[in-house]
Amino acid sequence: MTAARAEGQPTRPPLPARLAAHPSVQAVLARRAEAGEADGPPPVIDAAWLRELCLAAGADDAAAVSLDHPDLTGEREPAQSALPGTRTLIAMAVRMNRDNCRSPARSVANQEFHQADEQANHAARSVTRALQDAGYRALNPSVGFPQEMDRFPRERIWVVAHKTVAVAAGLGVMGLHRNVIHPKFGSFVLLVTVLVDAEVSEYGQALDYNPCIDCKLCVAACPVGAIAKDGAFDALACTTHNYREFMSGFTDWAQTVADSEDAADYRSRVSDSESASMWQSLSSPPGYKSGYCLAVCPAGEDVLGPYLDDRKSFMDTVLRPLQDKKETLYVLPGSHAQEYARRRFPHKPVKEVTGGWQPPARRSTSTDRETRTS
Ligand code: B12
Ligand code: SF4
Repeated sequence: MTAARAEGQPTRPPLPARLAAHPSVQAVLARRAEAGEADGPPPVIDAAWLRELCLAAGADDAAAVSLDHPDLTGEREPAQSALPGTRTLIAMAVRMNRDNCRSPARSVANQEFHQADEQANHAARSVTRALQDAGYRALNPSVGFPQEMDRFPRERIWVVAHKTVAVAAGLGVMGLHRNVIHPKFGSFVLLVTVLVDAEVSEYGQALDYNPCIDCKLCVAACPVGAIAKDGAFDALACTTHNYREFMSGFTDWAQTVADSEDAADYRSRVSDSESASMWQSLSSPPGYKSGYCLAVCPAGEDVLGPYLDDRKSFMDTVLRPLQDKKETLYVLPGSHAQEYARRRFPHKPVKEVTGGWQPPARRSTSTDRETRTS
């Protein structure tokens, strides 16, 4: 690695005799003397070396950004709390296979999301290991889950907002659907961030245009109307449907189990397919119900061609199959999502759920139940 050593870096104070005589200490000092190293790693990481490291680890693009960047004020406290002394955030993007994401077969799309998730976690962990071996403190929060569930649902549960970091580092810009669109790979990227306690010789620059072409296909694809034409995003509508088998939807399902009088009552509330799907999400990585906004997005230089060639064919082969799919949509009672889903997608059954956000109404006591059944 090439990196400039700061002039006048303080030298280590002398070690107590007992510590200096320890075999491990002597081995470390001998190794450093042999390599001609001073105390600690170079204070500035070489940007070209770092980028090569990220690409070799499995990332498809990477750039660093200072934690002092003005757009990262909201990331400072969480980053310092996860890794005290963090100076730089390293943003990485991992590509996804487009037609897998677009498939109406949920198992295919979910497999793609989870494989890319794993690849990104592996890449970030490898980079963290290499930085550690070069003498830095570094840390890689997860791409998706696990997150900090002791904070759920009152505070933010993610350690780093990968989108915010990626945008500040110049890997892309958020599109109308609020996913980061990479200028080349489009929306088909997952993001991950490595925290490190050193500066980097060169930081990424934000893109000077937005790759989103404002086609609004994401608006048309979302089955619960979570994305408005003006870019407003209804995160609760998205979470209630798309994350039906994640933390809040799971809580709602568990409440249903608890509230059921017996097996027959449970099966009148939850279909066999829903029970099997919940089992699948509990036994393998949890399944997203949608993600259609990302799937239909034609933005990005590598993605745009077929849309430009024949927009009708793009709509018929990419958007329509997702719109036509018969699938249950999960909505909060009285929500805009409920009204939207019923109006726009009458062929998709709409199911009211509490979403697990609110505690259920107080359970009936045993005396209440006896009175009801007698
Ligand atoms: C929270 C979260 C969600 C939430 C909220 C989405 C959102 N727009 O923030 C929900 C559950 C809805 C969600 C869904 C999806 N997500 Co998500 N999600 C995250 C997470 C953990 C943090 C997002 C974040 O930084 N938010 C803060 C700011 C930057 O986002 P924002 O859009 O400006 O702010 C809005 C929301 O955050 C919301 N909000 C604020 N606080 C809270 C709290 C809760 C509990 C909720 C639900 C929402 C919410 O209100 C804000 C205003 O609209 C990241 C992983 C990570 N650690 O970064 C992945 C991430 C953003 N998700 C990702 C993906 C792929 C998806 C899905 C496609 C999953 C799927 N397969 O279906 C969908 C797409 C939905 C969409 N159009 O955004 C990718 C995006 C990749 C990219 N190219 O940008 C990320 C970066 C994961 C990753 N490591 O790659 N996600
Ligand atoms: S689908 Fe169209 S409007 Fe939506 S984010 Fe992609 S380019 Fe922008």
